[in-house]
Amino acid sequence: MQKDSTLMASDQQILVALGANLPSEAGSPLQTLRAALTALESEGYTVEAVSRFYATPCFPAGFGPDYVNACARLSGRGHPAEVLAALHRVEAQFGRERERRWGSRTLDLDLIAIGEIVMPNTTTQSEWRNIPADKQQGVTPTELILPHPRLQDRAFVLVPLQDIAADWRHPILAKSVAQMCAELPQEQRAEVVPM
Ligand code: PH2
Ligand code: MG
Ligand code: MG
Repeated sequence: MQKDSTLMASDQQILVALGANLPSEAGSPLQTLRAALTALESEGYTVEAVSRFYATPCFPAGFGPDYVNACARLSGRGHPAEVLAALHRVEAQFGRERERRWGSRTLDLDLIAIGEIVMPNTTTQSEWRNIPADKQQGVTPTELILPHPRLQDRAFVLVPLQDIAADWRHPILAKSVAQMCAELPQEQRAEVVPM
């Protein structure tokens, strides 16, 4: 059955990647990520599971201080656009300024997936997913793309995600998180170190 993003099911599984590499008013990046999870509960979402917290080298290398990364599985209602808006409100609460692409940040909350929802459609998601590495920095989607188009490339997302959603399956690639993680180069996985 095709999952319709307008269904607004209350049991939808929302996968979120958290990252920070600058201190915020809440404290260190680790303290900020913990505070952000509490803030997401205040937004009305239930935090069902949280990964370990990991120290990760900045991508691209040399672009800034090391990150703290984690992933969380939330449940809650709302259209994907409402979920994204809630993530942006929490980022703003912790001083995130939306300026430079891939610049350092006090808090980054990326919507990785909501269940099996594909947005806006399979063709467009695949186009964004297949952008060559050397072009990725120059382009930013203006609409919400689900699943997150870079999810399958990033050890700092897949390693934490494996803690909490190893069996979640990419609706287009038809691969589980565990499979996508295993396909990453070992040296990239090894850089994602539990704190
Ligand atoms: N996020 C970025 C850019 N680079 N590097 C790491 N290690 N972790 C991140 O979360 C991260 C990054 C843009 O959102
Ligand atoms: Mg982001
Ligand atoms: Mg990000």
